[in-house]
Order: sequence, then C-alpha cells, then structure tokens
Amino acid sequence: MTLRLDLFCRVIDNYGDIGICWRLARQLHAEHGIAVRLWVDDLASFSRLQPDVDTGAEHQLVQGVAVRHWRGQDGAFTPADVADIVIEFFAVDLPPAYVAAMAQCTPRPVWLNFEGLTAEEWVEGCHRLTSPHPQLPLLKHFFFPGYTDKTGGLLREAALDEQRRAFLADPATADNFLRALGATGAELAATRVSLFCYPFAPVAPLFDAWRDSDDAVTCFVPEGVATEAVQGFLGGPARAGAVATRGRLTVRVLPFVPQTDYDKLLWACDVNLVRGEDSWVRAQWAGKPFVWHIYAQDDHLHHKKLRAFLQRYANGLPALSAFTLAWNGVQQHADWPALWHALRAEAPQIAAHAITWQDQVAAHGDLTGKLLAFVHTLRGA
Ligand code: TRH
Repeated sequence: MTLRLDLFCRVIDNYGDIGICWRLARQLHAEHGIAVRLWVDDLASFSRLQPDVDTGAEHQLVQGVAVRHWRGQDGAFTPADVADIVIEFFAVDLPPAYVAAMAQCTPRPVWLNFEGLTAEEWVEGCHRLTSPHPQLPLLKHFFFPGYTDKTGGLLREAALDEQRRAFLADPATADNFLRALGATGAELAATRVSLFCYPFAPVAPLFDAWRDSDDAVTCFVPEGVATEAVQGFLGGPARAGAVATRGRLTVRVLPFVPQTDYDKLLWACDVNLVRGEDSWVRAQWAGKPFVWHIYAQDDHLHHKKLRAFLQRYANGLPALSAFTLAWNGVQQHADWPALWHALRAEAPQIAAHAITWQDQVAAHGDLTGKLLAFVHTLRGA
C-alpha cells in the first residue's frame, strides 16, 4: 500500500524553510515511493528554487509531488483527507479542522514535528520525544535532524555522491557550468567563491580584503543576496549579469539558480559561503571548504548553535573557526585580510577534513530512511 504523507511548510523571510521542505518532499517521493502532498503558503518563493512551480495554481503536481497552496487555517477536512503521516515543519500550526479530522482517524496518523538542524548535544535527548495534544486523543513526536546516531541524520539523496564525482571528474564540466552563467576565462582562473548569506553579514569589509589581497578572487553571488554590499561594489544595480573588477576582486551577479543547480555551483567553487540550513548541509556534502552564516535568533541563541557546530566540525581548524565567528559577528573588529590569509593557508587541512567529515556523517544514515524507519515503528509495521 502506498503511504500518504502531508508536509506543512510556512515560508519565513522570503524563502526560508522551503528549501529543506522541498528537498524532503522530493526525496520521500522519488526514493521511497511515498505519495507526498506539500502544503506551502508562498508559491512565489518556492518558484525561485523550482522554476516550473505555477505560482497561480491551487493544486499542481511537481516532480511527482502534489503541491497545495496553503492559503490559511480555515479549510474544511474530513478523516478521508488526512494522510498516514503528517509532518509539521518547525512547529507550524496545522489548520484546526485538519487536526480535528486527524483525531477521528482509525488508526491515527503518525504526526511528526520536524525540527531544525543543530549540532548541540541536547537534541539527542529530545529526538523522538512525544507531545500529547492538550484536548484531543493525538500524540505528536519530535523529529530532529542531527550529526549523531541518536538523531535523525541529514538529508542526502542516494545518487548525490555519484553525481558530484561525475561533475568533478573533468574540470571542464565545472568551467562550462560557470561559463553558461556568464563567467569569463579570467574569472575562472581565480579563486572561486560562492556567496550566500543573510543581510547582516560583513560583506563590504570582506570585499575590501579580497580587492587588496595578493591572489585574484572571483565572487559569484546569486541575485538578491547581499544586495547592498554588491551594489556598493558594482556602483550600480545588482542584477544578474552585472560584473565589476576592482583590484584583485571580481564580483559577478548570477541569476538565482534552481535548487538542483545550486549543488553544481557549490561543487564548481573553491570556497562556499552558505547560510541557514539547506545550503549549509549541501556545502557539507560538496566536500569543499565552506563558511556558515547562521540564521539569527533572539538573545544570540544562534551563537550557541554556531559554537556547537564549530566544536564538532572545526576543532583543529583554528583559521576556519576564527573566520566563521567573525563572519557571524561573534567577534567584532575583525581583521579581514588576516582572516582570509589564514583561511587560505589552512585550506589543505580544511579540504581533507571536509572529506573525512562527509564519510563520518553519512555513516549515520540518510534522514529520509531514518524518518521512515521511525514511522514504521510507530505504526507497528
Ligand atoms: O532559506 P534559508 O535562509 O533557510 C533558513 C533556514 O532553514 C533557517 O534555519 C531558517 O529558519 C530560516 O530559513 C528562516 O537558507 P537555506 O536553508 O540554505 O535555504 C536556501 C535554499 O535556497 C537552499 O535549498 C538552496 C537554495 N538556493 C537555490 O536554489 N538557488 C540559489 O541560487 C541559492 C543562492 C540558493
């Protein structure tokens, strides 16, 4: 019997969280044959990652996933509408009528709250914990992605490593990919950096350091990212195709690429500046040196999360730690030329570590496999 799964996603801050939800939905369908219905409130943001999404459609099928425009909390639902597995992403509130219909189902659906990724140790104690509904006979379980056996692991498609190896087997493939996005021969010959960060990243001083550095740097920045600093550097609008060179730095604005091409961008660059969750995980699978810009939370909660990750990932890589802390504003008054110089000098160790890390994390299993194993336990299968 084909299992049905409803995944509810609310988009935050432009396209936050749809990146992870879309990847999860696609993989559950493509690799496990689950009938996935993805409820998403912001189709315009979704279409940036997946350009064939029709932003005006209430219902549509995208790569085998049924996509529903989630317009609000007022829908009417019966038990027949409820899937076998219900996932709320990041504790979003489900429509009340949907929850009421869940309580009338026999058997009840498996209900999961899919949480954000963190390297902190406490997640091991919270992964798979239950949370009973205050009024209805329903039980929700927490599902935490993570870096250890006692967590839900990381999303990773079965063919990803093979695709990456094939892409990197011939350097011309990466060059052609970047050329198709407008890059010139001189830009390709420099150190290639991809830039994806939140608006509070100190991009302008880093540009200054690259401009004045000994070695040439090409920074590829998708449209809509770090717009203010990019415009400042270009001296004009940061539109796709815009490019300028000052000193040793060239900044080229790329179109915002589809999600599947974003992996290729990471593979084609020497250093990747990534952010949030999905691009951060993809950078780990890319096996290239990367610097993470974390999503800011109240009371500097994100600083704790950042340090927890660096503790796991960058122990023994002092230049990477220092650069990352400064990039996230944990350390003020950064000396960017010195930080960049040290990061470049540490690059061979970082690159070697990136490969060991991949193997280590992959050994804990892929998230979708772990999620479905947990679902089967709960269903008593
Ligand atoms: O969208 P994000 O900022 O996501 C974040 C995190 O999930 C964070 O924890 C959170 O709560 C916040 O949202 C609100 O960054 P993330 O997770 O890296 O997702 C971005 C997606 O965009 C990712 O799937 C890669 C994709 N992408 C493209 O497809 N093309 C591009 O050109 C670029 C730059 C990104």
